Amino acid sequence: MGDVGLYVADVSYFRDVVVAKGAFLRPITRGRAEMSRNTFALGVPVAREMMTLTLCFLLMSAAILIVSLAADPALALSTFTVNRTTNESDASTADGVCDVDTSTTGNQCTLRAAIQQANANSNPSETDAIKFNIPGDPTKVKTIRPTSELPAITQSVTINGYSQPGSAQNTRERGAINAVPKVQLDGSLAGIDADGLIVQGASNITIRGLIINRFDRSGIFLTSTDGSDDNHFEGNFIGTNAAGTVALGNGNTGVEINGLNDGNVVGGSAAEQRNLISGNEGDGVFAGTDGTDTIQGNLIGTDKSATGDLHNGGTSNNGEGVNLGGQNSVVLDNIIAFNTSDGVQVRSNATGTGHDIGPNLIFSNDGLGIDLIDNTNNGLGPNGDGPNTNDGGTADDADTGPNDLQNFPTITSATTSASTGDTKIDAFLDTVPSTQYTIRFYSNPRDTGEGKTFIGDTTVTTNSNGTFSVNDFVATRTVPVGQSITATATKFTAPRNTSEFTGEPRSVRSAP
Ligand SMILES: [Ca+2]
Ligand SMILES: [Ca+2]
Ligand SMILES: [Ca+2]
Ligand SMILES: [Ca+2]
Repeated sequence: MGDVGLYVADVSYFRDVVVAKGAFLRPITRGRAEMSRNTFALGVPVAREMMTLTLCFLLMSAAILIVSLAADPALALSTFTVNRTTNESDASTADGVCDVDTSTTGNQCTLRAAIQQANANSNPSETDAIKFNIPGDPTKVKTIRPTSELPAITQSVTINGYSQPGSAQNTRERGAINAVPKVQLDGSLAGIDADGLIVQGASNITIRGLIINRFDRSGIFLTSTDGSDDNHFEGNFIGTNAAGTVALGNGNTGVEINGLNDGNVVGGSAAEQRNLISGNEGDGVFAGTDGTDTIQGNLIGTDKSATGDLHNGGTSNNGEGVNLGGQNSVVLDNIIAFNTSDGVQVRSNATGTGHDIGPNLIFSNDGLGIDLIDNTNNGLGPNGDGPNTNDGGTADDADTGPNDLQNFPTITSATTSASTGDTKIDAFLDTVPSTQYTIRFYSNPRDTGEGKTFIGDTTVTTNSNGTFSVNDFVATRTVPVGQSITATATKFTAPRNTSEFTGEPRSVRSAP
C-alpha cells in the first residue's frame, strides 16, 4: 500500500486526527511556511496499522478533506530545519530531505545543505522554509562559519533565524532595536570575494533574523540576474556583533541589490522587520543599478541603541548609508547616521529618478544628508558631490539627472515663541510651474544641516512662475532657539523626486 495523503484547507478546523504510520498532512494553501512538518507532528498521533480518522470540524463549510495517494511525502513537505553549525553539503538533493549523513539516523542538516535542498526541491512556485533548531544553551549565539561561499539561493524560500530557540524579534516601532538574534553567519573563513547570502534570479525570498558579518564582500548580495523581485531582507544584524554594539563589518556592502529587479524590500513597516545595517566597509545599502526598492525602518550606521556611531564606510570616505540608482525607490523611517559619505546618495545615472526619500532621521554623516550627484555641477568628490545649485528663476528647474536634480526649498524665516512654544517657518520653493510638491521640514542640532527630526510637512502647488511661498508653517513640535531648520521638496505625483536638504540651514530665532 502506498503512502496516504490527507489534505486539509486549514489545520485549525479539525482535531483528533489519527492516521497510519507513513501518512502525512499537507496544507492546500501555499506559502504558509509555519504549516510545517513539525507543526503537524505535534498534534497528530500516529498509529501502527490502518488509518482511523476522527474529525471534529469546527467550521464545517471551510474544511476540505481529500484522501489520495502520493508518491513521496518528503517532496511534498518543504521545511528544512538546520540543526548543526558545520559545513557539509547535502548528501542527496534528490531525496527532498536536508541530511548531510544518510548513514546516521535522523536528519543532520547544515545551512549549506538546507539551501542546496531548497534550491533542488522541484516546487519553484512554493515558498520553502529554512528554520533553525541548533542544540545547546539557548542563551548562546550559534555561529555558522562557512569555509567557502554558501550556494546562491535560486528558489523561493524563507530563511527564519528567529526560529532558533532563545531568539526574539524586535518589538520597537522606532529608535533602538531590541531584537535578540541567535544565529550568526561569520564569513571570516569563507574566503576572498565571498558574500554572506546570495539571491540569484529568484523571487519571494525572505532572509530574516540572522547576524551576518565578516564576509569579504557583501552581507546580502542580490545579483544582477533578472527575476530577483519581491525579496525581503528583514530583522537582521548586518555588519555587527550579535549584540549590535560592535562593528564586525562585511568588506563591501551590508545589503547589495543589483540589476533590473523590482520590489525588493530592506526592512519594512513592521517593528520585527527593522534591520541593523552598520559597521560595513562599504555602503550600508546599495540599491544602485536599475530596480525599484523600498528601504524602510532600518538603523543604518548606528549601534542597536540608534544613538552610537557604528558607521558604514570603515576608514574610507565613500560609505553611503543608502546608495540609490534605479528609479522610484522609497527610503522611509530609517535612522541613517555617522556614515563616511552621504546619508542617502542618488547616483549619477540616467534612469535614477523618482526616489522618494523621507521622512527619515538623517544626521552626522560625513557627506550630505541627501546628495543628488550632478557631475556637471561639482564633480564627484570623496563625499559625493556636495550641495547642488538650484536652477530656479526662468530656468524652472529644467535640469536633468538623478531625481531630475529637483530644487530644494529655501528657509527664509524660522522662529520659536517663548510664550506659545510655536515654531513657525517660512519657506520658498522655485521649481517647475503649476506642479504639486510636498515640503517636509526637519530640525537639526545647531549649525548642522541634514534632517534629524521630522517636524511636519505641507503640500503646495507652484504658480505659473514655478514658485510657492510657505508662510507661518507651524512645526509639529517646538524647536529650541538656535537649532537649525532644513526642508526637502518632493514632487507629489510620480516621478516622486525628492530634493537635497536646504542648502543653507536656517537657525531658529526667538519670535519677536
Ligand atoms: Ca537531501
Ligand atoms: Ca541522517
Ligand atoms: Ca549634490
Ligand atoms: Ca534643479
